[in-house]
This record gives sequence, C-alpha cells and structure tokens, in this order.
Amino acid sequence: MFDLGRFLASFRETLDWLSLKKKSRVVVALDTIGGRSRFQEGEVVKLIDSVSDAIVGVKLGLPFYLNLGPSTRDVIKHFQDLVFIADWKTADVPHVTRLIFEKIFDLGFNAGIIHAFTGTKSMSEAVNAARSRGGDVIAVVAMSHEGSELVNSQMHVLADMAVKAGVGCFVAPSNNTSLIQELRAKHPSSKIFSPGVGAQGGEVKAPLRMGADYLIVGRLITDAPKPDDAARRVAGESWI
Ligand code: NUP
Repeated sequence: MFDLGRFLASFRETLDWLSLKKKSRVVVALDTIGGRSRFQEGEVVKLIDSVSDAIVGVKLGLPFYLNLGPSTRDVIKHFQDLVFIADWKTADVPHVTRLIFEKIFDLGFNAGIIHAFTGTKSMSEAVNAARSRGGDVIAVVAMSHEGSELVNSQMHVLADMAVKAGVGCFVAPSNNTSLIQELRAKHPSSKIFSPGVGAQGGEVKAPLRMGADYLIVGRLITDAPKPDDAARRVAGESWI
C-alpha cells in the first residue's frame, strides 16, 4: 500500500504520524516467533502482517539479520505503513560505524541503534550516514538488564555526547522509569524508545507517563499464543 505520510516526513515525524493514525506507541522487537529464533521470511511477513495495524514499527536485531541475511530487505519492502529500526547496537570506530550505518540504510531500515559510549565522533559518522540517506540514529544511553548499572550511572554524560553528535533519539529502560523521567526532563524534545516491557518486568503505562514516546516490546507479543491479540492489547494500553 502506498502511504504518502511515510514519504513526506522524517523518521520522527513519520513515527508520530503513524502513532496518531494507529493509536499505538508500540514498536515490536522481532527476536523470536513463538519462542523460536530460527524462522523463514514467510513466517516473518505473516507475523508482522498480523500485528501491523496495532504497531508503529519493527525493531530487528543482529540475530534476525544472521537468520535472514539480505532477505531482510525484502521483508522491509513489504511494509509501507511501518518504520524499521536496525538494533545492531554498533560500538565501533568512526569510519567503520559509517560503513555499518550505510549498510543499515541500504537494507531499507529507517533508523539504526548505536551505543552512545563510543563517543561523539562515532555517533557523528552514524548521523552523517543517516542524513545522506534520509534515516535517523537512536543512541543507547541506559539499558534494561541486570548488569547495566555502569552504563546507567553515566546516562546523562552519554546523552549529552549523543546530542552533541546530532542524535535526538534515545533508548532508555521501561523497567527503570526514574531514568526515563530524568532523561525527559533534560531533553524535552528528544524521542525516547523504551524496551523491557513485559518479559523484563516493565509496565506499559508507567514509562509512557514518565516521558517515553515509544515502547519496544518483544516476547510479550511475538511469543504470545495470539500475537495479534497481544499487540492490540498493548497498543490499546499504550494510547494514554
Ligand atoms: O536496554 C535495552 N534492553 C533491551 O531489551 C536495549 C535494547 N535495545 N533492548 C532490546 O529490546 C533487546 O535487544 C530486545 O530486542 C528488546 C526487548 O525484548 P523483550 O524483552 O520485550 O522480548
């Protein structure tokens, strides 16, 4: 389906537009389907199709790419009414970061995720690659898992470096909502993507109330007996 809104706007504007249209703040993380990490292109397309009216985007990590390889491009091409985010969490030197982000956008992704700790030079290269291809960059400034205390303790330093490099989108954890609140207070116009909902203990409404813009939700939807029902339920709850 041709969708004019997608072609007229930036990544962030497109997300806002899709969100309003679908009344959802959900980005699906497609790491597993029914608990399995090996799947075929057809299965992926079927799953995304079944949840697409309840979500604004799909986040694909490295396991997905290692599974489907260049067919990832065909999956992305299939869906005009969603944004696609490459969660490859790059952490490399500047010139290699640029090469990785060029590949990400060549595959058809609308945005890529980078670790902010790599510094302003690496993030600037990602931003340059994004700008020349109409994409965007999201920086990890805090994480959701046990063991992320070190990175989380540096969230403000990391976010400031990201902003300096021209990054305006962050990842911050839904199961640690005080971090979201702090990030929102310091960066009022940023976009905050929040993983950790459901399987990692985060709630749907709490991170949004604290200032997150979008929830990243994986297993709660993709491993549910009926992913379409789960996606609709989370989307409904997310529309506050
Ligand atoms: O701090 C982070 N935590 C996290 O879970 C940063 C992330 N990018 N993620 C990703 O979000 C993780 O790689 C996975 O794809 C998704 C969460 O999945 P789930 O716990 O909802 O299944």
